[in-house]
Amino acid sequence: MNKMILVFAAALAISCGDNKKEEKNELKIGAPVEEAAPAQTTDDKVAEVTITGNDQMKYDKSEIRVKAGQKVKLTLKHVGTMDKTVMGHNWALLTQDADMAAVGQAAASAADNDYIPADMADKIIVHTKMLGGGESDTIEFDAPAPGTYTFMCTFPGHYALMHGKFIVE
Ligand SMILES: [Cu+2]
Repeated sequence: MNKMILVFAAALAISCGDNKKEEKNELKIGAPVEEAAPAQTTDDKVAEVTITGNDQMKYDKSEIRVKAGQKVKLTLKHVGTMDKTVMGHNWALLTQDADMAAVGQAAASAADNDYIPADMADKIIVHTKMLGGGESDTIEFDAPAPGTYTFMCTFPGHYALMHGKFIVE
C-alpha cells in the first residue's frame, strides 16, 4: 500500500512541473516583439541638421530637407576665425511670404538686436544666435507646414551669398 501512494505522488509532482515550464515559455516568446516597436518611431520624430558658415561668407548647404511633423534640431557652426563684429553668421528661417531682401535690409540697421529686426519679427520663424569664428549654436523647433521656405544669414550684406531653401516634405 505504501509503495502505491509514493508512485502516485511522484507522478503528480512530475505533471505539475511540466505545466509550469510551458507557461513560462509562452511568456518569453510574446514579450520581445512588443518592446521593439516604439524605438523606430522615436528616430523619425527628430531631424538633426548641422550647417556651417565660414570666413568666405558661405554656408556649406544651400538646401535642407525635413519631414512634416518632425522636431528639427539644427546646429550652426562658424568654422572660421573672424570676429562676429566683422564676419558674424546666424541662421534665420523666414516665413513663406517673407521678402528676403526686405528682411536683409531691415536687419542691417538692427545691430543692437544681433541683426534681428524687431519690425520683421513676424517674418522670422526661428533663428540662431549671431556667431563669431569657432562658435556654435543649436536650436530646436517644430518643422512648419509642408512647403519651401528660405533661410538666410541676417548679418549686413551676407544674405546675397548666405541663403538657401528649407524644404518641409
Ligand atoms: Cu553671415
